Amino acid sequence: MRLSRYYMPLMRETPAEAQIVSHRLMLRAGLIRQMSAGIYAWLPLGKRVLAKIEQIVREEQNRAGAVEVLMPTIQSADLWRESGRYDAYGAEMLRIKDRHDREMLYGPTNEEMITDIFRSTVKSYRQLPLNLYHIQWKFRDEVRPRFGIMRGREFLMKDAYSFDLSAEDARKSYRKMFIAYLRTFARMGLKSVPMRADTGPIGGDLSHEFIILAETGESQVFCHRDLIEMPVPGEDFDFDGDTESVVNQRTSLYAATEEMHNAEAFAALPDDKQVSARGIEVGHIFYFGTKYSKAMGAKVAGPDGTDVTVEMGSYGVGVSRLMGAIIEANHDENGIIWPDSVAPFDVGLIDLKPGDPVTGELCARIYRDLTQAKLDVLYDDTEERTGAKFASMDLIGVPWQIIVGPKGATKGVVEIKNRRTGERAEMTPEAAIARFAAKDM
Ligand code: P5A
Repeated sequence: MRLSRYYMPLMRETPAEAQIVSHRLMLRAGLIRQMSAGIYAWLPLGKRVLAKIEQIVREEQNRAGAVEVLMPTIQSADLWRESGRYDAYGAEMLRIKDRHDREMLYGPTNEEMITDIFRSTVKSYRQLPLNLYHIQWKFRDEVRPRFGIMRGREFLMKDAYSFDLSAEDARKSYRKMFIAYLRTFARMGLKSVPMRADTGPIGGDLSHEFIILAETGESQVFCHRDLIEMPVPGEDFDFDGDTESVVNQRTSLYAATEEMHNAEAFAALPDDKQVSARGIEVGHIFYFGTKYSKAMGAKVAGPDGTDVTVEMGSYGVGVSRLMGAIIEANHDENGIIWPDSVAPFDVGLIDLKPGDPVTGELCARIYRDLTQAKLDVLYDDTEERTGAKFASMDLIGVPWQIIVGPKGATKGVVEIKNRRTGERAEMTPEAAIARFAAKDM
């Protein structure tokens, strides 16, 4: 992408309304724009990162055996009356009437809708286990939307729903998602800690929140120090094999959100293992048994022919919130430092003397070769001052920069810079191209 033809509205000033660093940087780097309280437009850079986050979530859901669907944002109130949540959900639900005066709502979650789909299409235990997920916008009329997309009113969620014949099978489905979440967040460069959590309006008695430790987090959390650096299962993990040991290794150590905190049990940990910190909730999983299936009549014929009410769980990832969490964990005084896996572009290519035929020709060649090697390159071919170009590229946090100046270009060298470490190295354009094309960075 040539910057001169791109749309990347940066802000030079620090926006006064933003209280935390990720919100400030998202506004300054032109990722989002507020449209109403808690409602944001996603600008091109933000849209690119959102798509990368979404794709990682999708790949890990698929790997764990979940199947993607897409349900609508607008739902009928009748479904929610069946589960009894239409009244229980309260003011957080955005209620709408259509032209026929029928009561509708903008979905805050989809337990009812997926149970309706399930009951009308799945009839036999042979079709189980089943886990269906979608990545869709939700609306919750939060009392205090704040911190930008971190607590929005409209936000993007991945929500998965598992259906099983027995409580034992349902716990296995729960463990698969538990492990998929560990992998998902690790691929974004985040250290997540699963913690025992309260179930709130979703219900059930078994629940974990996945927490990223950060000073600006909204939740107070408590955990055993060993959980923070615990290694995460690799790509080759067998989701149909032993899930118990991975999960037990974690759940046997103390970790709880404030609502579930047991001060006595925590105090019994060795002093140097006690972590009391702030955290960002990026995922939340629930096992609630037959809460919805019973109320809505979701049954299958069991092996002996008699009807069995299915056991269910639901599993949420805050896809849009993750962008804020990633920035909280990856920035410096100059701006964002994207982990490679979610960066909007792989490489920023800076022409320090646009209009100069030597730098121009060199940049065009690098741009062409890297693009051909399937790298996303943001090519700054604008007439901006050198200082402003560097500041912008640092602010938007592209992991690598290739800097092409007139002196170097005549000598036949370019400079590459690592945004995270600040390290710079001079090399021939061929060497730079070969290195990035081989993804050997
Ligand atoms: C699980 C999936 C549920 O809604 N039903 C379907 C269950 N869980 S939850 O904890 O309420 O939400 C799941 C995740 O969504 C993110 N999230 C938010 N992100 C941004 N702004 C909000 N207002 C917001 N509310 C929830 C969180 O990451 C949460 O873990």
